[in-house]
Formats: sequence, structure tokens, C-alpha cells
Amino acid sequence: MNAFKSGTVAIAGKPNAGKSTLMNALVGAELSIVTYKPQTTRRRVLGIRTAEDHQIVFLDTPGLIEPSYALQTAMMKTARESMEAAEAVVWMTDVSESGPDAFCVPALKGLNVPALAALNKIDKVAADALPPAVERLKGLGIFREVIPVSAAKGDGLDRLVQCLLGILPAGGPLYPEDSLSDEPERFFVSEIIRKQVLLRYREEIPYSCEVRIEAFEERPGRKDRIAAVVFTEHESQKGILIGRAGEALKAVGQASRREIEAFLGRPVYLELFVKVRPKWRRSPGSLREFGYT
Ligand SMILES: Nc1nc2c(ncn2[C@@H]2O[C@H](COP(=O)(O)OP(=O)(O)OP(=O)(O)O)[C@@H](O)[C@H]2O)c(=O)[nH]1
Ligand SMILES: [Mg+2]
Repeated sequence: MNAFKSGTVAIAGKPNAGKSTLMNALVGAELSIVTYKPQTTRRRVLGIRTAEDHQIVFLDTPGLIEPSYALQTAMMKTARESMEAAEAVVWMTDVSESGPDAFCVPALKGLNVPALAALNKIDKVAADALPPAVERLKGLGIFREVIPVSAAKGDGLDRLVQCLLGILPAGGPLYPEDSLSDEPERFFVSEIIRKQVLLRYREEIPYSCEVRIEAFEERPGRKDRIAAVVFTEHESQKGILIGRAGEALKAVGQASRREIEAFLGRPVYLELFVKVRPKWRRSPGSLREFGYT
């Protein structure tokens, strides 16, 4: 039998490429929120995959963009630091998107970490679109392998893991084998609420929101009580979040509670509040307070 292998692998790439979907599939749990909107992931999310012969610690990262405000600058720093801290990088690109290649060269240049390319969403394109896309990525000369995958359907993931095991060193597990993440329950709860905000509101509203858990009380004999605040930047956005007679926020709360209960495996009582925090995405103090810097 081969030696047990372990190490850290960052998953990086442009927004919406399917990075979080990939990490969830590799770990076997819905750890990182997924939506159809770009810039869903704002922080590094750690997911642990433990198998008979390996433990891989995946770091899901925010999609790489040219930042235009301080929150995005912090997100890009998180992504870059995760890539630098890893033993390997999976660079994810969406096969159905034209011209992602020009972007990965600068992002990966100077990075002293072996990189594999995962060409994602192969379920969306005709089979004959694949070989040219693979060749284009290979031609860049920066990837050890180019692996077509469908993170959503699970195709190609075994090969991806085998390629990673070819890079990772021999070594014992880094975390207990039943751990899935190092994040506290509070983090996942806040992300589930943020996902509902992303799904239920349009345009700038979801991007102006931050969710913070204010209270998480275990109450013997009663449901846990969770109180969360959705921060937004303007009074007008607050009004939209709450909706006529509070209906919109109520819907966010109900959908979030169902998902939180499924995640935690126990019933909870969820209270949501909306507060205005002007320009928090550009404020060093707010970004520090929310844990982005
Ligand atoms: N058809 C198809 N859709 C996929 C696949 N993988 C991901 N998606 C979809 O692509 C969208 C974005 O997926 P995410 O996993 O959130 O992408 P991401 O790269 O983490 O995005 P950011 O966090 O914004 O950087 C979602 O609607 C996914 O369901 C795939 O293999 N096939
Ligand atoms: Mg993501």
C-alpha cells in the first residue's frame, strides 16, 4: 500500500467558475455556499477530505477580480495568501466561458506552487469543444495537468484527486479524521443567511450586505436561539431587504432557518435584524470588525 499523503490545496480562479461546488463535492458536504452569482465566496473556506490513503485540506477562495473597493482588495489578498500557503493549486476555469486563459498567467506567475487546471462545467458543452480548450490551457505551460471536470456532476474528480496525490508529500493527517472544517458553526450559519440574501435580492443589494451572528444561545430543553444582523449600506437598501410589511425578510428568515436546521441537525429559533452601516465595504474599521482584514 502507498504511503498516506496529506497537504493543503487551494482552489482558485475567476468568480463563478465552480470553485465552491468543487470543494463541496471533494469534501462531500455543503460547506461553502454556492449561487449562480459571481463573488459569492468572500472568505477562505477550509474543507477537509479524509480517505483511506490521504487527507487533503482544501482552501476555497474568492474569485479573482480587479478590485474596485476595499472589501474586494481584502478578498483578493485572502485568495493570494491561500494560494501561496498551499502545496498545490487547482486553477478552475469554466469551459463554456471564452478566453479565461489570459487571466491565469499573471495570477499564477511568480507563484512557487505547482498548479493543475480543472476545466469545469464540461456537462455544458459539446464533446468536440473540449480538446481545443484543453490544448489552450496546456499551451500556457504553467499547469502540470489539465483535467476536464464537472464539479456539479462529479465527473473527473477521481482523476483530479489522483493528480493531487502525485504532488502532495507523504505525511499523516493534519486534522482529526472526522473533521470537515475548522470554521465554527456561527460561520456556516451566517453564510447560509448570506446565500439566501444573494438568491432573493437583485443587483447591488446582496453585495452591499454582510451577515453577523450576534447571539447563538443553547437553551436546555428549548431550541437554540440564533440572532443575526444583516448589515447594508443605505436606508433605501434596508427598506428593500425588509420588504412590504416585513415579508421579504421573513422569507429570508424562513428559508435560512430550514437550511440551518438541516446543517446543524437540530431545530433552531432564528431572529433577523437589518442595520445600516454606511460604506462598510470601503471602511477599514468595518472590514476589520467583520474579520476581513
Ligand atoms: N453546469 C454546471 N454548472 C456548475 C458546475 N459547477 C458549478 N456550477 C454552477 O456555477 C455557478 C457558480 O458556482 P460556484 O461554485 O458558486 O462558483 P465559484 O467559483 O465558487 O464562484 P465565486 O464564489 O463567486 O468565486 C453555480 O450556479 C453552480 O451551480 C458544473 O460542473 N456544471
Ligand atoms: Mg465560491
